[in-house]
Amino acid sequence: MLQTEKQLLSQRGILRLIGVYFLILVRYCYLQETAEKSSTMKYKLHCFAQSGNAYKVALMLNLCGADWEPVFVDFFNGGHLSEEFAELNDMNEVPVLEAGDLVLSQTGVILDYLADAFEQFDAASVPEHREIMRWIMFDNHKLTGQISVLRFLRHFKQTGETEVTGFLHFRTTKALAVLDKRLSNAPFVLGEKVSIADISMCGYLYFADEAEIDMSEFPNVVQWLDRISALPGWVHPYELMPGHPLPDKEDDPA
Ligand SMILES: N[C@@H](CCC(=O)N[C@@H](CS)C(=O)NCC(=O)O)C(=O)O
Repeated sequence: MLQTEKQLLSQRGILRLIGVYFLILVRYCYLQETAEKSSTMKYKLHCFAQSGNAYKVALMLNLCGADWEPVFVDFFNGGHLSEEFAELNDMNEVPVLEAGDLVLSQTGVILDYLADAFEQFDAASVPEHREIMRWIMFDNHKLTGQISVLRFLRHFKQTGETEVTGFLHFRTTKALAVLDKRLSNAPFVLGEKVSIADISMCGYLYFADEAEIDMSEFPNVVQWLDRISALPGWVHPYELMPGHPLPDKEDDPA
């Protein structure tokens, strides 16, 4: 190789290195700015006490020591179906998080945003982030997606046992068995550290009795829930968000 070619190659290497350092610096400054904003920002969470989905976000905010206030959604009287609520979330689902001008819905997205903003319960690498997302999607689809409807039918609608409740019970216990196995040799879903995957998956499990799920069949999950509830800032959903208890049917004007 000619001397000039060698010089060119090493110059390119140096330029590439400078480029990488520059990108790291930009990313660092961005995270610093986000973190500063997040610690001074006042968050608004549209929620109600019975929502395990809203609880995921409320718990995350509390565990991060965020300055936040709940905004009550009168879900059982159709509050989430109002035009005003649809302006915030065209999917008509609770929760919604207002972070300054930013309006976010879908708990997986909100948790990911908050983990980034507070640099807490976050992934330490891209593969770890993928693993977190894998469990959050499993939660939304297989665990929360089943147990929330099961609890709604059994506890709130009081439908009695039907083919639907039987099916949802079976699906919920299958998902819990997956989680129990995962927790059989690690304290948290990712291993040693708590992450937003844990915060997502525990959302409905502090109400498991209302879904009439026998948690003694899942001892690793029970111990994991105890570990989460021992974290500083943990509060039971019924104390953390407004709307509990529900008014008695006779007192209910509707
Ligand atoms: N995948 C959504 C689920 C949210 C959800 O289903 N929320 C319930 C309240 S806990 C809801 O608003 N349901 C209204 C409906 O299904 O029409 C999330 O993670 O935010």
